[in-house]
Amino acid sequence: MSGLLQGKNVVVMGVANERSIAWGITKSLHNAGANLIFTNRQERSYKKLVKLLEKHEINPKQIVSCDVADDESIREAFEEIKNEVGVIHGLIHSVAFAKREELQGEFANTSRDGFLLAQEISAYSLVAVTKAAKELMTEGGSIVTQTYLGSERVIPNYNVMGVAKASLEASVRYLAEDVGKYGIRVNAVSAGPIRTLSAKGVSGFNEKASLIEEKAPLRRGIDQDQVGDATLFFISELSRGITGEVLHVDSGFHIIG
Ligand code: NDP
Ligand code: N5H
Repeated sequence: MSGLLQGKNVVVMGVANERSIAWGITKSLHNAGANLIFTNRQERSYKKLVKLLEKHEINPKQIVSCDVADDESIREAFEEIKNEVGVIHGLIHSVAFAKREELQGEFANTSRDGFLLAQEISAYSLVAVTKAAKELMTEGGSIVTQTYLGSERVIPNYNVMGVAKASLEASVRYLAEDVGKYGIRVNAVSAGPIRTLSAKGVSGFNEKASLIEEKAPLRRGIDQDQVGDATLFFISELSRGITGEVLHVDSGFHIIG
């Protein structure tokens, strides 16, 4: 797969540490020859990323700060990226957030604040960054986000995030229609459970992870590298006929009744 993305500039949002799905994606994109630009929110993530890039001998084009809750921060980030590389060909959106207290108990108890926050960071952010990124995708492009089965089915504890992911997936379809005329595609990968910083401490994770090993057609769990390679497919021209799609990378778990 080396050379598939030679000369292509791809922005990666959402590396917090070595376990991040966005880090698995980074490795796949790097091995395909892409030039990488990163965005982080927290200083802690920035420091982890710098160390990881050094360790793996990946030379980033640029690392910029971006808080997707803040329009000005998004505007500045993409302006900095434009000044550095001019054109981008890909964007990885691997960002979500919900308050921990909303990820347990009954969904019916969701607070107004908690609902809106999950929607803002986990769904609206894709709309906001697509708007900014499309201005830099003057040669066409591909945008890929990360979702989870809890958008389609009621999965205990996923609650407010399930509703946010449903909104994210619908946004993928509406955005795909809008930017398709500019040669830009928008797709989502729906990954099975992966032990990341976000997944840490949320109840129900272990049960979901072992259920996949037991019930999924492939009888094994999912890792960041599998999601990385599926995302690489979406970013590359191999998927040039596909947009508005949600692709399950979950050992086939979603087909089992
Ligand atoms: P990580 O904790 O590694 O990544 C989450 C990222 O979200 C962090 O890098 C964090 O940045 C970023 N983020 C949160 N709030 C903001 C914000 N306001 N502005 C910018 N960035 C923000 O977890 P994952 O890799 O698991 O999560 C990545 C995506 O994958 C999410 O959309 C998640 O829902 C999805 N997913 C995860 C699955 C899993 O089992 N882990 C399964 C299916 C989908 P920072 O650290 O700088 O705050
Ligand atoms: C059914 C499940 C298990 C229960 C639900 C988990 C949902 C997790 C998603 C969100 C993104 C987690 C989250 O926002 C955690 C934060 O409240 C606290 N963590 C942090 O602030 C850390 C430090 C930062 C880095 O995290 C973020 N997000 O910024 C679902 C699982 C089987 C699969 C799963 C884990 C899905 C998913 O969407 O992540």
